Amino acid sequence: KECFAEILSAAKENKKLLAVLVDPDKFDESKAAIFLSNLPEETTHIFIGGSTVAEGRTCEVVKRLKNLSKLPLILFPGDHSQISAHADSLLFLSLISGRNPEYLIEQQVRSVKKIKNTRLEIIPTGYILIDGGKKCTVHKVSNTFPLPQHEIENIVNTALAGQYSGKKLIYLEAGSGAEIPVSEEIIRAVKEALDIPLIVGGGIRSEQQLQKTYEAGADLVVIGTAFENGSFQN
Ligand code: 1GP
Repeated sequence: KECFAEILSAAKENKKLLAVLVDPDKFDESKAAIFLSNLPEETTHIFIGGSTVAEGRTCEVVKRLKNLSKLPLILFPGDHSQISAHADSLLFLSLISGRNPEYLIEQQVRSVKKIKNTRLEIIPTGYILIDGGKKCTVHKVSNTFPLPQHEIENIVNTALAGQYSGKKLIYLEAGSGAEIPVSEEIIRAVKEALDIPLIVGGGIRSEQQLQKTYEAGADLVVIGTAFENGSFQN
């Protein structure tokens, strides 16, 4: 599957995309079919990943989901161990809001062995962590600080630096379970500056929030927690 080309053309046509995020560590495979049937019809992608996942677990979940769903499966790995050749695509993430070389280049170098002889589509992605109001796992695991929401110019410049360095997507992340999702003001400013598609996630729990995120300029929205525990408000 050519996920990037699809995301790009959807963004150009202003067709909004919705990804459900599956965390392999929390995923109950015996309930996979029910989980998939409960997803909103508008769901266009499945993202798979977590901050810390047991070795081999991602691959099992990818295979299971592949059997049950036709949606494109995109890896969203917390580290190099979460790469499975059975997925369609890989968000090749650099944590560009942070200054920790481990997540800017080290994990990427270590992942090459797992990637190079596969048919995984590699999508260079600039990953920007934004303060979501509580200490999130990405912050803890990556040992980097999220960008404060009021630093709009810095956030826009970080996203543009990502684009200029060749990232094909920018992902604004408030952290899984964020109390405060990325503000509409930030999304609007980043979208206006960027020429590449914009992904937004973290703390989106209702249809109303989802629509606001789209209206502000997100091309693809990621929802994990609210779908995982069935608490999404329609
Ligand atoms: C986390 O952006 C995603 O990486 C989704 O966050 O679990 O809060 O929906 P939630």
